[in-house]
Amino acid sequence: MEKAGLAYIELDFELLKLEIREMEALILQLKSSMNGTNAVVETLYQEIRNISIMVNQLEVYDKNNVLVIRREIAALKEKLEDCEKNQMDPMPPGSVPGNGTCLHGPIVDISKPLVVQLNYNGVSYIYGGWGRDSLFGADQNIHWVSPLDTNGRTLYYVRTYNTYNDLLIYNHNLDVRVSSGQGSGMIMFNKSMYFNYYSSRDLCKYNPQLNKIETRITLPNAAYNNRFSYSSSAYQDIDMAADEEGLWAIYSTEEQAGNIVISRIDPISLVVQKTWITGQYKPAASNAFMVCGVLYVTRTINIKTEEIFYMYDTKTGKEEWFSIILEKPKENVQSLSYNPNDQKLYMYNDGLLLMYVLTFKPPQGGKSQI
Ligand SMILES: [Ca+2]
Repeated sequence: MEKAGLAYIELDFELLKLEIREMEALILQLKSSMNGTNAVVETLYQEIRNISIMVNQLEVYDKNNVLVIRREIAALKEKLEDCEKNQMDPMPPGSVPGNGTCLHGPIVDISKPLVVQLNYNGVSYIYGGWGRDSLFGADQNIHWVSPLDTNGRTLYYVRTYNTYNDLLIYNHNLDVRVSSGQGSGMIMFNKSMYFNYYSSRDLCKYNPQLNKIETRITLPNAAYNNRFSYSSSAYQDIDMAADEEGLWAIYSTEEQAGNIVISRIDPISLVVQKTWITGQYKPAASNAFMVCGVLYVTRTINIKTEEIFYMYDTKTGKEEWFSIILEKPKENVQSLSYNPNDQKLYMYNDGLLLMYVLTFKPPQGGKSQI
Protein backbone atom coordinates (compact mmCIF):
# COMPACT_ATOMS: atom_id res chain seq x y z
CA MET A 1 0.00 0.00 0.00
CA GLU A 2 2.79 2.39 0.93
CA LYS A 3 4.55 2.00 -2.41
CA ALA A 4 1.32 2.58 -4.23
CA GLY A 5 0.75 5.69 -2.10
CA LEU A 6 4.15 7.13 -2.79
CA ALA A 7 3.70 6.60 -6.51
CA TYR A 8 1.09 9.33 -6.58
CA ILE A 9 3.14 12.34 -7.42
CA GLU A 10 0.41 14.51 -8.86
CA LEU A 11 -2.36 15.75 -6.66
CA ASP A 12 -5.39 13.84 -7.70
CA PHE A 13 -8.07 14.78 -5.28
CA GLU A 14 -10.80 13.28 -7.43
CA LEU A 15 -9.11 9.90 -7.16
CA LEU A 16 -8.68 10.36 -3.41
CA LYS A 17 -12.36 11.15 -3.05
CA LEU A 18 -13.29 8.12 -5.11
CA GLU A 19 -11.15 5.90 -2.89
CA ILE A 20 -12.75 7.38 0.21
CA ARG A 21 -16.24 6.81 -1.23
CA GLU A 22 -15.31 3.17 -1.85
CA MET A 23 -14.07 2.85 1.72
CA GLU A 24 -17.24 4.47 3.02
CA ALA A 25 -19.35 1.98 1.10
CA LEU A 26 -17.30 -0.91 2.46
CA ILE A 27 -17.42 0.24 6.07
CA LEU A 28 -21.19 0.76 5.86
CA GLN A 29 -21.49 -2.78 4.52
CA LEU A 30 -19.35 -4.03 7.42
CA LYS A 31 -21.45 -2.08 9.93
CA SER A 32 -24.67 -3.56 8.64
CA SER A 33 -23.26 -7.10 8.71
CA MET A 34 -22.32 -6.86 12.41
CA ASN A 35 -24.56 -8.04 15.21
CA GLY A 36 -24.68 -4.90 17.32
CA THR A 37 -21.90 -2.32 17.42
CA ASN A 38 -18.21 -3.02 17.19
CA ALA A 39 -15.61 -0.57 18.55
CA VAL A 40 -13.07 -1.25 15.80
CA VAL A 41 -15.60 -0.80 13.01
CA GLU A 42 -17.08 2.30 14.65
CA THR A 43 -13.63 3.85 14.98
CA LEU A 44 -12.76 3.00 11.39
CA TYR A 45 -16.07 4.52 10.30
CA GLN A 46 -15.21 7.71 12.20
CA GLU A 47 -11.65 7.76 10.82
CA ILE A 48 -12.91 7.42 7.25
CA ARG A 49 -15.37 10.26 7.82
CA ASN A 50 -12.57 12.39 9.30
CA ILE A 51 -10.27 11.76 6.37
CA SER A 52 -13.04 12.68 3.97
CA ILE A 53 -13.38 16.05 5.72
CA MET A 54 -9.60 16.47 5.80
CA VAL A 55 -9.27 15.85 2.06
CA ASN A 56 -11.85 18.51 1.33
CA GLN A 57 -9.99 20.97 3.54
CA LEU A 58 -6.60 20.13 2.06
CA GLU A 59 -7.89 20.57 -1.44
CA VAL A 60 -8.59 24.17 -0.54
CA TYR A 61 -5.77 25.03 1.86
CA ASP A 62 -2.76 22.75 1.58
CA LYS A 63 -2.35 20.59 -1.48
CA ASN A 64 1.23 19.74 -0.55
CA ASN A 65 0.01 17.40 2.15
CA VAL A 66 -1.44 14.90 -0.27
CA LEU A 67 1.26 12.32 0.52
CA VAL A 68 0.36 12.36 4.20
CA ILE A 69 -3.27 11.77 3.27
CA ARG A 70 -2.27 8.97 0.93
CA ARG A 71 -0.41 7.24 3.75
CA GLU A 72 -3.41 7.60 6.04
CA ILE A 73 -5.70 6.23 3.38
CA ALA A 74 -3.31 3.33 2.80
CA ALA A 75 -3.26 2.61 6.55
CA LEU A 76 -7.06 2.80 6.72
CA LYS A 77 -7.41 0.45 3.77
CA GLU A 78 -5.18 -2.08 5.50
CA LYS A 79 -7.29 -1.81 8.63
CA LEU A 80 -10.43 -2.26 6.57
CA GLU A 81 -8.98 -5.35 4.92
CA ASP A 82 -8.03 -6.76 8.34
CA CYS A 83 -11.52 -6.02 9.56
CA GLU A 84 -13.05 -7.84 6.64
CA LYS A 85 -10.78 -10.85 7.18
CA ASN A 86 -11.62 -10.99 10.87
CA GLN A 87 -15.22 -9.99 10.53
CA MET A 88 -16.37 -12.17 13.37
CA ASP A 89 -13.65 -11.06 15.75
CA PRO A 90 -11.75 -7.96 14.56
CA MET A 91 -10.03 -7.52 17.92
CA PRO A 92 -9.21 -10.74 19.79
CA PRO A 93 -9.70 -10.53 23.56
CA GLY A 94 -6.62 -9.21 25.34
CA SER A 95 -5.15 -7.51 22.31
CA VAL A 96 -4.33 -3.84 22.22
CA PRO A 97 -5.37 -1.75 19.21
CA GLY A 98 -2.57 -0.65 16.92
CA ASN A 99 -0.71 2.58 16.39
CA GLY A 100 -2.75 5.67 15.80
CA THR A 101 -5.85 4.42 17.58
CA CYS A 102 -7.03 5.39 21.04
CA LEU A 103 -9.23 2.43 21.87
CA HIS A 104 -6.75 1.19 24.46
CA GLY A 105 -6.57 2.22 28.10
CA PRO A 106 -3.77 4.16 29.82
CA ILE A 107 -0.05 3.30 29.86
CA VAL A 108 0.59 0.29 32.09
CA ASP A 109 4.23 -0.48 31.40
CA ILE A 110 7.36 0.83 29.73
CA SER A 111 10.37 -0.99 28.28
CA LYS A 112 13.97 -0.56 29.31
CA PRO A 113 15.64 2.24 27.34
CA LEU A 114 17.19 1.52 23.97
CA VAL A 115 20.30 3.70 23.81
CA VAL A 116 20.34 4.70 20.16
CA GLN A 117 23.49 6.83 20.19
CA LEU A 118 25.33 9.84 21.59
CA ASN A 119 24.20 13.07 19.95
CA TYR A 120 26.33 14.13 16.98
CA ASN A 121 28.01 17.00 18.85
CA GLY A 122 29.36 14.77 21.61
CA VAL A 123 29.33 14.55 25.38
CA SER A 124 29.43 18.30 26.05
CA TYR A 125 26.03 18.82 24.46
CA ILE A 126 23.91 17.54 27.29
CA TYR A 127 20.77 19.54 26.46
CA GLY A 128 18.44 18.99 23.52
CA GLY A 129 15.81 16.81 21.92
CA TRP A 130 15.34 14.24 19.19
CA GLY A 131 12.72 12.06 17.53
CA ARG A 132 10.73 11.37 14.41
CA ASP A 133 7.87 13.28 12.85
CA SER A 134 5.04 13.10 15.40
CA LEU A 135 2.18 13.76 13.01
CA PHE A 136 0.26 10.50 12.73
CA GLY A 137 0.80 9.22 9.18
CA ALA A 138 3.97 11.25 8.57
CA ASP A 139 7.10 9.79 6.93
CA GLN A 140 8.85 7.85 9.69
CA ASN A 141 12.18 7.53 7.92
CA ILE A 142 13.15 11.07 8.82
CA HIS A 143 14.87 11.44 12.21
CA TRP A 144 15.71 14.79 13.78
CA VAL A 145 18.29 15.64 16.42
CA SER A 146 18.61 19.04 18.01
CA PRO A 147 21.26 19.57 20.69
CA LEU A 148 21.01 22.98 22.37
CA ASP A 149 23.99 25.24 22.80
CA THR A 150 26.17 24.26 25.77
CA ASN A 151 24.60 27.15 27.70
CA GLY A 152 21.58 24.86 28.13
CA ARG A 153 19.27 27.50 26.76
CA THR A 154 19.64 28.37 23.10
CA LEU A 155 18.36 26.28 20.22
CA TYR A 156 20.47 27.03 17.14
CA TYR A 157 20.54 23.87 15.04
CA VAL A 158 18.22 21.11 13.86
CA ARG A 159 19.74 18.17 12.01
CA THR A 160 17.72 15.66 10.00
CA TYR A 161 18.63 12.18 8.76
CA ASN A 162 16.85 10.43 5.90
CA THR A 163 16.78 7.00 7.56
CA TYR A 164 17.38 5.32 10.91
CA ASN A 165 20.57 3.76 9.52
CA ASP A 166 21.83 7.19 8.47
CA LEU A 167 21.21 8.38 12.02
CA LEU A 168 23.21 5.47 13.42
CA ILE A 169 26.25 6.28 11.26
CA TYR A 170 25.81 10.08 11.52
CA ASN A 171 25.26 10.34 7.75
CA HIS A 172 23.15 13.46 7.98
CA ASN A 173 20.99 14.97 5.35
CA LEU A 174 20.46 18.53 6.43
CA ASP A 175 21.66 20.96 9.10
CA VAL A 176 19.67 24.12 9.50
CA ARG A 177 20.37 27.06 11.75
CA VAL A 178 17.32 28.24 13.65
CA SER A 179 17.26 31.88 14.76
CA SER A 180 16.62 31.09 17.64
CA GLY A 181 14.74 28.85 19.98
CA GLN A 182 14.83 28.35 23.72
CA GLY A 183 14.85 25.19 25.81
CA SER A 184 14.52 21.52 24.89
CA GLY A 185 10.77 21.44 24.30
CA MET A 186 11.00 21.33 20.49
CA ILE A 187 9.16 18.77 18.36
CA MET A 188 8.82 17.84 14.68
CA PHE A 189 5.24 17.72 13.40
CA ASN A 190 4.35 17.42 9.73
CA LYS A 191 7.94 18.20 8.64
CA SER A 192 8.07 21.45 10.62
CA MET A 193 9.82 22.12 13.91
CA TYR A 194 7.73 23.70 16.65
CA PHE A 195 9.45 25.45 19.57
CA ASN A 196 9.52 28.37 21.99
CA TYR A 197 11.15 31.43 20.41
CA TYR A 198 14.19 32.75 22.29
CA SER A 199 13.51 34.99 25.31
CA SER A 200 9.79 35.24 24.65
CA ARG A 201 6.46 33.51 25.22
CA ASP A 202 6.12 33.01 21.45
CA LEU A 203 5.53 29.72 19.66
CA CYS A 204 7.26 29.15 16.32
CA LYS A 205 6.66 26.94 13.34
CA TYR A 206 9.93 26.50 11.48
CA ASN A 207 10.22 24.93 8.03
CA PRO A 208 13.64 23.21 7.69
CA GLN A 209 13.27 22.77 3.92
CA LEU A 210 12.75 26.50 3.38
CA ASN A 211 15.00 27.40 6.32
CA LYS A 212 12.58 29.93 7.73
CA ILE A 213 10.11 30.59 10.49
CA GLU A 214 6.71 30.37 8.82
CA THR A 215 4.60 31.35 11.82
CA ARG A 216 5.38 33.03 15.13
CA ILE A 217 2.69 33.87 17.65
CA THR A 218 2.43 34.64 21.35
CA LEU A 219 1.16 31.89 23.62
CA PRO A 220 -1.14 33.96 25.84
CA ASN A 221 -0.01 34.33 29.48
CA ALA A 222 2.68 31.64 29.17
CA ALA A 223 5.48 31.99 31.71
CA TYR A 224 8.91 32.04 30.06
CA ASN A 225 12.66 32.60 30.54
CA ASN A 226 13.08 29.78 33.06
CA ARG A 227 10.22 30.93 35.28
CA PHE A 228 8.51 27.51 35.53
CA SER A 229 10.77 25.05 33.73
CA TYR A 230 11.16 21.37 34.65
CA SER A 231 13.26 20.13 37.56
CA SER A 232 16.15 18.76 35.48
CA SER A 233 16.12 20.97 32.38
CA ALA A 234 16.31 24.76 32.35
CA TYR A 235 14.41 27.13 30.03
CA GLN A 236 11.83 24.53 29.05
CA ASP A 237 8.92 26.71 30.06
CA ILE A 238 7.07 25.67 26.92
CA ASP A 239 7.17 21.95 26.07
CA MET A 240 5.66 21.07 22.67
CA ALA A 241 3.94 17.68 22.33
CA ALA A 242 2.02 15.71 19.72
CA ASP A 243 -0.21 12.67 19.87
CA GLU A 244 -3.03 10.92 17.96
CA GLU A 245 -5.13 14.05 18.39
CA GLY A 246 -2.72 16.71 17.19
CA LEU A 247 -0.35 19.33 18.55
CA TRP A 248 -0.14 20.56 22.15
CA ALA A 249 1.77 23.04 24.30
CA ILE A 250 2.55 22.10 27.92
CA TYR A 251 3.47 25.18 29.99
CA SER A 252 2.44 27.30 32.96
CA THR A 253 1.22 30.77 33.85
CA GLU A 254 1.51 33.18 36.80
CA GLU A 255 -2.24 32.90 37.25
CA GLN A 256 -1.94 29.16 37.81
CA ALA A 257 1.00 29.70 40.18
CA GLY A 258 3.29 27.37 38.24
CA ASN A 259 0.85 24.49 37.78
CA ILE A 260 0.84 22.78 34.38
CA VAL A 261 -1.43 24.25 31.74
CA ILE A 262 -2.19 22.33 28.52
CA SER A 263 -3.31 23.99 25.31
CA ARG A 264 -4.29 22.35 22.09
CA ILE A 265 -2.60 24.26 19.26
CA ASP A 266 -3.68 24.69 15.65
CA PRO A 267 -0.64 23.39 13.68
CA ILE A 268 -0.97 26.01 10.94
CA SER A 269 -1.91 29.23 12.75
CA LEU A 270 -0.47 28.24 16.18
CA VAL A 271 -3.60 29.68 17.73
CA VAL A 272 -4.78 28.08 20.99
CA GLN A 273 -7.90 25.98 20.35
CA LYS A 274 -8.63 24.98 23.93
CA THR A 275 -6.89 25.13 27.32
CA TRP A 276 -6.95 22.84 30.37
CA ILE A 277 -5.65 23.59 33.88
CA THR A 278 -4.04 20.82 35.93
CA GLY A 279 -3.24 20.54 39.62
CA GLN A 280 0.39 19.54 39.09
CA TYR A 281 3.20 22.02 39.84
CA LYS A 282 5.43 22.12 36.75
CA PRO A 283 8.86 22.71 38.36
CA ALA A 284 8.30 19.54 40.46
CA ALA A 285 8.10 17.50 37.25
CA SER A 286 11.04 16.42 35.10
CA ASN A 287 9.06 16.35 31.82
CA ALA A 288 5.67 15.56 30.26
CA PHE A 289 4.09 14.22 27.10
CA MET A 290 0.65 13.60 25.60
CA VAL A 291 -0.95 10.30 24.47
CA CYS A 292 -4.52 10.25 23.11
CA GLY A 293 -5.33 13.58 24.72
CA VAL A 294 -3.98 12.48 28.12
CA LEU A 295 -1.10 14.33 29.74
CA TYR A 296 1.52 12.12 31.41
CA VAL A 297 4.04 13.72 33.76
CA THR A 298 7.38 12.35 34.99
CA ARG A 299 9.51 13.13 38.03
CA THR A 300 12.96 12.16 39.16
CA ILE A 301 13.29 9.39 41.75
CA ASN A 302 17.10 9.22 41.71
CA ILE A 303 19.99 9.52 39.26
CA LYS A 304 19.08 6.23 37.55
CA THR A 305 15.30 6.28 37.82
CA GLU A 306 12.35 8.36 36.66
CA GLU A 307 8.69 7.79 37.38
CA ILE A 308 5.59 8.55 35.35
CA PHE A 309 3.47 9.61 38.31
CA TYR A 310 0.60 11.81 37.15
CA MET A 311 -1.95 11.92 34.37
CA TYR A 312 -4.61 14.41 33.34
CA ASP A 313 -7.30 13.45 30.82
CA THR A 314 -8.39 16.40 28.69
CA LYS A 315 -11.60 14.55 27.74
CA THR A 316 -12.84 14.09 31.30
CA GLY A 317 -10.84 16.69 33.24
CA LYS A 318 -9.84 13.94 35.68
CA GLU A 319 -6.38 13.67 37.18
CA GLU A 320 -4.78 10.57 38.64
CA TRP A 321 -1.61 9.63 40.52
CA PHE A 322 0.14 6.33 39.90
CA SER A 323 3.65 4.92 39.37
CA ILE A 324 5.44 3.52 36.32
CA ILE A 325 9.21 3.39 36.63
CA LEU A 326 11.62 4.38 33.82
CA GLU A 327 15.27 3.47 33.87
CA LYS A 328 17.76 5.99 32.49
CA PRO A 329 21.52 5.67 31.90
CA LYS A 330 22.31 9.32 32.69
CA GLU A 331 21.08 11.61 35.42
CA ASN A 332 18.96 14.30 33.74
CA VAL A 333 15.97 14.11 31.43
CA GLN A 334 16.30 16.99 28.99
CA SER A 335 13.34 16.13 26.80
CA LEU A 336 10.71 13.42 26.52
CA SER A 337 8.24 13.14 23.63
CA TYR A 338 5.67 10.62 22.39
CA ASN A 339 5.25 9.57 18.77
CA PRO A 340 1.77 8.21 17.86
CA ASN A 341 3.18 6.44 14.78
CA ASP A 342 5.15 3.90 16.79
CA GLN A 343 3.78 4.46 20.32
CA LYS A 344 7.31 5.07 21.58
CA LEU A 345 8.86 7.69 23.84
CA TYR A 346 11.95 9.60 22.73
CA MET A 347 14.23 10.91 25.46
CA TYR A 348 17.28 13.18 25.31
CA ASN A 349 19.21 12.10 28.41
CA ASP A 350 22.27 14.29 29.07
CA GLY A 351 23.30 13.97 25.40
CA LEU A 352 22.20 10.35 24.86
CA LEU A 353 19.32 9.57 22.49
CA LEU A 354 17.01 6.98 24.09
CA MET A 355 13.87 5.19 22.98
CA TYR A 356 11.20 3.42 25.09
CA VAL A 357 8.31 1.18 24.02
CA LEU A 358 5.00 1.81 25.80
CA THR A 359 2.45 -0.84 26.74
CA PHE A 360 -1.19 0.14 27.09
CA LYS A 361 -4.01 -1.43 29.02
CA PRO A 362 -6.24 -3.39 26.63
CA PRO A 363 -9.74 -1.98 26.21
CA GLN A 364 -12.24 -2.85 28.97
CA GLY A 365 -9.80 -4.78 31.11
CA GLY A 366 -8.62 -7.11 28.35
CA LYS A 367 -11.98 -7.98 26.84
CA SER A 368 -12.90 -7.27 23.28
CA GLN A 369 -15.40 -4.46 22.88
CA ILE A 370 -17.73 -6.51 20.72
CA1 LIG B 1 7.99 16.72 26.58
